[in-house]
Amino acid sequence: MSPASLDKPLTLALSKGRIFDETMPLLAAAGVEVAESPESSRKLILPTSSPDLQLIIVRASDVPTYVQYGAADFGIAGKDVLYEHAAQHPGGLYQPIDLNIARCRLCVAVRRGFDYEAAVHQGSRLRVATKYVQAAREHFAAKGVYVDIIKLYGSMELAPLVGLADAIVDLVSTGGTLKANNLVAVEEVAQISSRLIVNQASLKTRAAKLQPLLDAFAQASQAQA
Ligand code: PRT
Ligand code: MG
Repeated sequence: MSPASLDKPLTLALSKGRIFDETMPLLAAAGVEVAESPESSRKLILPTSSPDLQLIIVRASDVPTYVQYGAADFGIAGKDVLYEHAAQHPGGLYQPIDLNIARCRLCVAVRRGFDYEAAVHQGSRLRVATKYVQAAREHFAAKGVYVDIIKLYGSMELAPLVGLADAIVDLVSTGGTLKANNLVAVEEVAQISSRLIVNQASLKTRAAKLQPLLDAFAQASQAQA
């Protein structure tokens, strides 16, 4: 590896919104400030107060891809996203730290009044709409329930209301979105939080720059838990 690439700043991949917002205090704990916000700036590469660290802003579900291919040295992504990514691209990502940020629950939800228990026990196929195909498939397989999975990319809450599906598997945080759409959570699939993920080559070749940040993140997230 050339000295030039060793001097390059580390690149941390983040998505804007809750993950960016909840990562800022962790960076601050590591002594790093970020002057611009991705909400107001259109820049996709953001410098930080440290010459050793820059941020890239990508879609939440693209974070593992950037890290896996080494375009980012490390990144922060929800366990939901990592689970779906791992199903397509097994191995290759080191997940050293649960940061305890962007917490929520992955749940099965149905229309209020829909008899989920009866539907599950009848042995008939349940139609389930979700963005989380892998997690949903494994959840119902473990229960021995036959399901037809319908892949959606967003607004899952609509599916049971218009007859596209009997149930959805989606993230729930306050429960406000389910309530506003006359849906109820009937089962928890998993507890979700965001993880730090690290490119395996970066971990070996850039440890001197990476390790102090990993340590600071681990300490700050433990304080939050
Ligand atoms: O929005 P976009 O399509 O770009 O991507 P994304 O939805 O994957 O990104 P983003 O930034 O919305 O979420 C990033 C990560 O935050 C997710 O991968 C989760 O790990 C985590 N997270 C935590 C959540 C929530 N809480 C959450 N409540 N992600 C999404 N939601 C959505 C949920 O899907 C539902 O539509 O918020 C709605 C429910 O919220 P409540 O508060 O009404 O229950
Ligand atoms: Mg979103």
